[in-house]
Amino acid sequence: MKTIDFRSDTVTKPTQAMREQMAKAAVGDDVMEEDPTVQQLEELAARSVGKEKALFVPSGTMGNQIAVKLHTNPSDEIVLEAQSHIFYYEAGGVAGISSVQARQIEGDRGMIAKKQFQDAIRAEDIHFPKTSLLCLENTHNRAGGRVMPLQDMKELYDCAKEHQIAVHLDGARLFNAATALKVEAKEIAQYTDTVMFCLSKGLGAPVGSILAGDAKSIESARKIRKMLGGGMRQAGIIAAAGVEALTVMTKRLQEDHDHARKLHQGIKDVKGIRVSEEVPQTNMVMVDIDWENEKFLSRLKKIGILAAAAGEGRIRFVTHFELNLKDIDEAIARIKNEFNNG
Ligand code: TLP
Repeated sequence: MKTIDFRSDTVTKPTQAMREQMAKAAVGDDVMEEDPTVQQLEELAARSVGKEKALFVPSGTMGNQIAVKLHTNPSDEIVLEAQSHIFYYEAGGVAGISSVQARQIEGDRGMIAKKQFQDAIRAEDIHFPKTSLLCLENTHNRAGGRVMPLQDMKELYDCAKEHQIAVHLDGARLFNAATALKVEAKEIAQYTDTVMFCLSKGLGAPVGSILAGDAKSIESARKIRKMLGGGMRQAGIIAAAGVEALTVMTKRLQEDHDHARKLHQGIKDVKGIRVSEEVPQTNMVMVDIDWENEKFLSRLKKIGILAAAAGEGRIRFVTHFELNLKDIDEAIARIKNEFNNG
């Protein structure tokens, strides 16, 4: 029985084409800025999001944390959505690394409204911290891969600029957002000062993310990356997979989105499972369940399906390029058989 792994789009292995590019990559010492493949990836990445410069970083978390440090001073306040990855899943990094405090906004299924942001901006007052950064997330992970529309991003960005507040986008799945919105990634990134996106999520690279912004920001980011121990040497070996991810894998994401819709539709009437009312916009399906997470996940495991908890009573299924239509049909059939007849 084939294991059908929906735990994350991070579980994929590098494609054959990636492995071939990795094997023949030209490399050098990237701390000395002498790795041609890293430079190729950074130039390509900067162009794809319409920014002056880009920096190759080991992980999405490091890219986000560098951005927070870059845009803030200790004791500043940053504004972010209460379920955002930077707040929820980065081990308290904003406090530990940047010594800032996080002002959380309860969004509507992950989305912050302009009015909410405006109300959170601190006035000039001796008692108050300075609001220096707004962090957005598109697609929004804990909201089930929801996409923030361009108009909302523009309104938030314009408002931030009026108050001299920087905007960082956690675009771990930026290309999924671009695919869903049917726009180029740079049309989303235009409403940001810095943007992070991951090569190792739906794009299939084994390691790595990108932080992009203007030349001055990326120069500072390079130093912060070094401070955090993220300066890498012959990193062209992994950057080569990133080039393949960016040039080839960004083009096929609609298929994952179609698969998520198919799964959502297929399991919506299964006993004890409630799928989200909203049809998935990208590559995630969130379901609320009548069992304890562990019990549900181990029953899934027994039928060769892996998924992950996304809160108590809530399970996340993520589609990716290693799952084809046949796998989705097979997963639906196994789940129906197990829970409707069990
Ligand atoms: N998300 C992972 C887990 O950490 C939850 C996943 O499986 O979805 N921003 C967003 C929106 C993310 O979803 C993730 C990874 C990151 C940042 C961090 O990226 P990495 O794992 O490369 O540090």
